[in-house]
Amino acid sequence: MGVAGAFFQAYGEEPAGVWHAPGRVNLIGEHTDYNDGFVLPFAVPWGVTAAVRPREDLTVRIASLQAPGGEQALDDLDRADGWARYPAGVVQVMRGAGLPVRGAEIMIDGDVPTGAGLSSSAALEVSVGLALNDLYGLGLQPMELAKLCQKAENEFVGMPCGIMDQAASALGREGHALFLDCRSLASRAVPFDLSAYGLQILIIDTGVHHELADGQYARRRQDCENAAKHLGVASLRDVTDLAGALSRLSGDERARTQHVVTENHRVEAVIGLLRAGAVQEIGALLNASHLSLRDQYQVSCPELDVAVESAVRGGARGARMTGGGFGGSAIALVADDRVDRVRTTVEQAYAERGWAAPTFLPATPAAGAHRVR
Ligand code: GAF
Repeated sequence: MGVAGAFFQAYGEEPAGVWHAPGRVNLIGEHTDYNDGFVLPFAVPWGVTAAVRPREDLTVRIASLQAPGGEQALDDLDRADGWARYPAGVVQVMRGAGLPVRGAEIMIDGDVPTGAGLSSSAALEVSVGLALNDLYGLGLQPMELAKLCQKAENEFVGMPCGIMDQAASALGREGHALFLDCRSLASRAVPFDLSAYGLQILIIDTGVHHELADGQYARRRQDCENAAKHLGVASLRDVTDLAGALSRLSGDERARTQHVVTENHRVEAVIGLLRAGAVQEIGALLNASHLSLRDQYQVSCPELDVAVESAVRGGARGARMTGGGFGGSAIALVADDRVDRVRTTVEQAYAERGWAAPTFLPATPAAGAHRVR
């Protein structure tokens, strides 16, 4: 059943409209967003579709095709449970900002592979946020919507994420990656059509999610803030003399700083190569990004490392973990005629270790959030 049909069955009326928001892959620029740095994600063909109808009162009713029988009727948004905290948070934050958002009936349908690290939560927030924006005539621009959704995740869900995932979902464009300066929030759509070069980005979903992920994310943020304080700069984005900065730091703060500063340089280098039409050349930068995330930022895990190492051994031009880390997905830049060999090599490497086979998905840059009907 489609999401509109499920809406009718649950609420006995037609939805006022249907909205879609995608998940994302981050091409490069990892753990830089909350350091005021640069990111280069793109929206993926999977996401969340929300059928929504406004209500006169303040109640939010919310259900999902992926959680049968789990409808939540919320007079008090604080009582939202599990996945419903993401959309409930968006409503709460909008109201808190003084926006005239009343109640709603919401039916969710999502097809982002769960636990793959492809930002199903941002897709959920942005799809519902965009629906409310349209239905209540809020007049929010895509970046304003992304910021409200990030705030919902920070303050209501309690995940101290940066702006990247929500921005990629709200502003993505088919055939393009999104270059975002996370300080000024200036963004630019960068043409990223790999098919013209006989290349593709292959997602390797490791299927694992290590439990320590959430606490570790907050710790990395804290390391970066501490390092910036020691260096007397507003954020690690402001480090211009890397060698000088490293000589004044030690331990984790030193390692995190090295990653963030060099990762920002790598994003700029990738942008330069894409502009010059040298897509084939970005592979080395993807590899360097992974090593830095593994060794300096320490957010990788054996499953991601083996996926990256074996993809490159199988002929990928470059590969790296994507997203927050500790599981989820890696991406590999692969020539079309090498895809089978890369897959087999990764599968073999997993089988040798007794791990369940990963899932492979080709990722083409898709459109950002929009109204479907
Ligand atoms: C997660 C966060 F939600 C993003 O904001 C970003 O920090 C990313 O990890 C790491 O680059 O997806």
